[in-house]
Amino acid sequence: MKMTQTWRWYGPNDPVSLLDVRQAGATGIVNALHHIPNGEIWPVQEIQKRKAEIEAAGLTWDVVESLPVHEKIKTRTDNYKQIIENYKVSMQNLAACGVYVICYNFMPILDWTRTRLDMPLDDGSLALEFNALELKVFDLHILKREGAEQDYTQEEIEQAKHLFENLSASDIQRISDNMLKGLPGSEEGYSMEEFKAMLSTYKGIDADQLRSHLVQFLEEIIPLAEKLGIRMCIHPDDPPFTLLGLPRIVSTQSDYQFIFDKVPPRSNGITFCTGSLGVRADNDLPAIFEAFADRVHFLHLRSTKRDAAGNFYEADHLTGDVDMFEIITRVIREQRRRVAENREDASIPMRPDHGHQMLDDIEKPKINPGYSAIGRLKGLAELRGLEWGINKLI
Ligand code: DNO
Repeated sequence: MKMTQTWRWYGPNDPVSLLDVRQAGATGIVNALHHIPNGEIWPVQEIQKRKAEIEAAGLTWDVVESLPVHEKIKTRTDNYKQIIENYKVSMQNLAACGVYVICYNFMPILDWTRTRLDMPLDDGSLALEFNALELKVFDLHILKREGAEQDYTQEEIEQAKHLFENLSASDIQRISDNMLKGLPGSEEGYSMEEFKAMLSTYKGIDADQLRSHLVQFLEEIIPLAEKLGIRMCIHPDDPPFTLLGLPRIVSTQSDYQFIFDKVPPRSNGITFCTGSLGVRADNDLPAIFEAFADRVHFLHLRSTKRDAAGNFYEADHLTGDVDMFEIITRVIREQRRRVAENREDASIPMRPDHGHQMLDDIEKPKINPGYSAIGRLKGLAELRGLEWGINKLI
């Protein structure tokens, strides 16, 4: 039993074509209807149209990433009840079209966050980077968030001030754009004013409150998922810690434990993202996988390299801080367990997550940062080889 090899495709505007994906050797597509505004229903007709396009290229639509959770659901304000109803209709429509795995996240306002998208590596390829000090500069000097100083030590405040005074205008612009505009797949981008207004909607929502909002949302949608045979899989916070004073509640093993204790059905599952979880030195990835293996419905495989100052960059898929050998070994064992239980979901969809911008992709006029073709193709090839080898070995 092998993992199902999938590939994130952003739809008809993606510079990477479906045929490119086939040449990379993936069989499945991870896709979303990005043109439908967050909170609105995904109609059957639109889902069918996208599905037909994917199938015409000889691929299958295996996973939705993401069916986005509207901010009003996270804050439980305004017409959030209606938006949850819409979410449920989208789930029904997806199931009616035969798409059964849905990835989503519950990160307030921001989705995944990096400060730099083109950090040069020794060999001339480019990687995504999170620089903790640049984030502090953004918080204290660009956003100028009220009360931000309280979140940092005096030393951190001074370091941020020093860096800010020495940054070029273009660096300040880069940090600001990367924080506010939304990286590929984040469904929202903001101007500075909009972002400040959004931040104020989280006044009074601490981690416990947000947790209770997530649980209430799950209590609404998981019974339906069970009925429809849908596997919901929450993506962890990326990076897995609080940012800009916003609570983040899907970062650690105990965060997951809380969620599954409250809402136990297996359709309440995980997108196991090694790169996100691996940013925390106190996350034991094999242990987290083991603890929740039977509800891992989707795998994001990539690796990050962190340092003691809280910075990280995206390493090659098999290097960095993630022990990919250990993870894939456990995935293979879990898949075998599922086969023995005759589970339909024995083969877990995986995608090579992110990749370096390299070779011809460096010169291309348009790429989606993290989602260029060649770096992911390399990652997929390495991961596929590792799985093949472990499967022979054990
Ligand atoms: C980044 C992605 C995330 C992910 C969402 C899932 O590369 O892993 O944007 O798609 O957080 O909802």
